[in-house]
Amino acid sequence: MRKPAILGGEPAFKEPLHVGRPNLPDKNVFWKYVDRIFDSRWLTNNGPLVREFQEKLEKFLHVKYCVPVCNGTIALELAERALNFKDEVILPSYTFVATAHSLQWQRITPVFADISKFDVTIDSESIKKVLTPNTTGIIGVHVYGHPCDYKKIGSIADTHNINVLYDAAHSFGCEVDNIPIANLGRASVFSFHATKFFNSFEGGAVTTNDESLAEQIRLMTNFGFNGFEKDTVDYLGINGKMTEVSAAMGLAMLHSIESIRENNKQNFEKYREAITDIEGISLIEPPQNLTKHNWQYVIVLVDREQFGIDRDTLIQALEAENVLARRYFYPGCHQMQPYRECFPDYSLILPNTDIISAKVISFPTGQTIGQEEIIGIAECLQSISHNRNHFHG
Ligand code: T4K
Repeated sequence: MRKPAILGGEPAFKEPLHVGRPNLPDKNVFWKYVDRIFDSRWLTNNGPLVREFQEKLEKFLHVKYCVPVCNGTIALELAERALNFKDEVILPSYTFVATAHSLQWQRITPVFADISKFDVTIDSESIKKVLTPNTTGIIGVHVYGHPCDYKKIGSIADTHNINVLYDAAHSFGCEVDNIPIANLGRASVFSFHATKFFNSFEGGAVTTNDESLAEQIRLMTNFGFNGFEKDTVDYLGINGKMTEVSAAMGLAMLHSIESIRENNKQNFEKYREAITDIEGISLIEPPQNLTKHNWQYVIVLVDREQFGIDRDTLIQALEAENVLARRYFYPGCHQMQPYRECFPDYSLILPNTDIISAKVISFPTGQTIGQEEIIGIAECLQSISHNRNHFHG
């Protein structure tokens, strides 16, 4: 058995293996779209490529309306505002901090609910506990592409006459119970950040089946300008526009997306096979009703007692091997500022969030990772575990 690099052995990999290394499309396909930008001299403000991208996204996501925007965080803010979210909005603490910030930034109070420890999405019983007369909406996050319990969440929202928005930043190309994910709730938000399964450098979109909501968001994305009469503003708006070069990247990525999905799936299966016998390391499996998955994240939970080393020491040991694993998501948003200071007692009501976030590790996958790297990563885990007595974590 090899000696772990952190204990003086040779690193397993010469070059670092990153989580979040971008998936790239065929360069020639991308450049053809870029040529069109140069030919048209149209760089932004709902140009021809953004309009084409929008139409292709509506088809790909099987949703009536899609508004491409500059990033997922702005997409959240626009959707929240258009849905008239104010006062208090319920969301999971177990998410990327952008979900909470998008509310707080607009002076809406994020009210954190706990997650299910099985699929790590927001727990409907926990939602009921934190509902108040001031609750104006629920944001469900399909964490790692795992769909929220949309039936229960929908029924809570109907009972209380509030809207549901889904943060589908991780769910591009996913389906639940054979329903394309963008059809859940009043609206969904996607992120096309460089690190995502599908990227447009930076970018995002709001999707909905509600025509007037889509139109409102479209206008708000461009300062509220009414597109029909120049210089007429109908809403308070912002600059949330996507650029033509982002649309070019998105359009090119659509050509490659199924091969990226297939590569991710093969990687996930290889991880499953390679780490199955390592005690104390368990892979989070996609839920049964996720009928189409993008396999974007490879997430494991580390059981300190069984593995013999705590999660953070393991992350350091992997880093010495040039495996740059990440803690998505640690800590829960309630442990971050400004929420930690505003709501110091949150930990009392978010046990599953604290338990999962203390154990979670996200492993590298995507185009830059192949079967060989995964076998190498599993060997690192085995050798670290084998040498557990030499660690103090
Ligand atoms: N909702 C949810 C549930 C989200 O997960 C996110 C974003 C959002 C909303 C907001 O959407 P956006 O406004 O971002 O569109 C990264 C991403 O920046 C963020 O988009 C993503 N979630 C989050 C989960 O991950 P960081 O702070 O961890 O990124 P960073 O800079 O540490 O990069 C991650 C790794 O990727 C690094 O190890 C290096 C590698 N990388 C990164 C970039 C940008 C590359 O190799 N090349 C690159 O170009 O947030």
